[in-house]
Amino acid sequence: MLMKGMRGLVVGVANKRSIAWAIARVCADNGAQLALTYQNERLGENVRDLAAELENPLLLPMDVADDNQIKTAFEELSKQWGKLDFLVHAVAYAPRQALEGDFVSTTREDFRIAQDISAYSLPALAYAAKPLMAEGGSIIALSYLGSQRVMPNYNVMGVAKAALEASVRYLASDLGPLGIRVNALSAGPIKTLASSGIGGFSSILDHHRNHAPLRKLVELEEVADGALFLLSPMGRGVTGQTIYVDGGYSIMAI
Ligand code: NAD
Ligand code: 0WE
Repeated sequence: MLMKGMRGLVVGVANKRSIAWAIARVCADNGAQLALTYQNERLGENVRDLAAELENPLLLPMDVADDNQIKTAFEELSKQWGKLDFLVHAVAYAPRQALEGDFVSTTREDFRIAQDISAYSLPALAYAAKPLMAEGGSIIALSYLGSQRVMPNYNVMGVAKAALEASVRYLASDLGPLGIRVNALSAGPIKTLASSGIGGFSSILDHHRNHAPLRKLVELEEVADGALFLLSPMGRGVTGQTIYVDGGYSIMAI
C-alpha cells in the first residue's frame, strides 16, 4: 500500500491497453484515489467503463490543446479534493503523415501540433496542478528513446519528446523547492492504440524482443511499477530524471 490515502490525476487513458490505465491500476491497488480525464466523449465511454473498477473515481473531460478545459478540470479537482499528490502525463500526438518518411519534410503545422499536444501540455498541467500540491507532490511524463536517438519514422515525435524531457528538468528545478518532484519514464515499445497502425511497428517489437539485454518485450505492468516507484515515497530522492523501463535496450550500441 505504497500510495495509501494519496490522490492522483491520470491523463491519457484511452482504453484498457493504455499505459496510463496500467499506471492507474497499480496506483489504485496501492491505495490511491484517482481522477481520470478523457480527451473527448467518444473515448469518455471507454474511460467510464474502466473507471467502474475503481473506488470513488473522478471523471473529467480534458483536451490538453484547450487551456479552458485544463482550467475547468483543475477547478473541479480543487472543489472535489482541494489537493493533489501526483499527476501522470501519458499524452502524445502528431499528425499521422509526420510519422512516416523523412523528418526533413515535416511541415510547420505538424511540428507545432506535436509540440503543443505532446510537450507543452506538461508545463501547462504542472502549472494548473501547482496550487493543489501545497504539501508537495510527484509528476511523471511518459517518454520514448526517440528523444535521444534517431528512430525510423518517429520523426517529429522524437523532437517533441526531447522537448518533453527538457521540460521535465526545468519543471523539476522550478518546483523542487516546493517539494514537487518531476520525472520522465521512458518506456520500451508496447502495443497500444497510439502504436498500433504505425508502419513497421511489429519489426520494432521484433527487434526489441531479439536485441534488448533482457530479450523480451516490456510489459505494461513493468512500466506501471516504474511509475509507482517515481510517484510513491520510494522515489522521494529522485527528480529531474528520465528513468528507462526498456529492458536495457537504450544502453546497446547496436
Ligand atoms: P494511448 O493511445 O493509450 O494513449 C495516448 C493518449 O493520448 C490517449 O489516451 C489519447 O486520448 C491522449 N491524447 C492525445 N491527444 C490528446 C489531447 N489533445 N488531449 C488529451 N489527450 C490526448 O497510447 P500509449 O502508448 O499508452 O501512450 C501513452 C504515452 O506513452 C504517450 O506519451 C506515448 O508517447 C508514451 N509511450 C508509448 C510507448 C509505446 O510504445 N506505446 C513507448 C514509450 C512511450
Ligand atoms: O509516442 C509514441 C506514439 C505517439 C503517437 C502515435 C500516433 C499514431 C496515430 C503520436 N501521434 C500519433 N498520431 C496518429 O495519427 N510511441 C512511443 C509509440 C511509437 O510510435 C512510433 C514508434 C513508437 C515506438 C512511430 C514510429 C516509430 C516508432
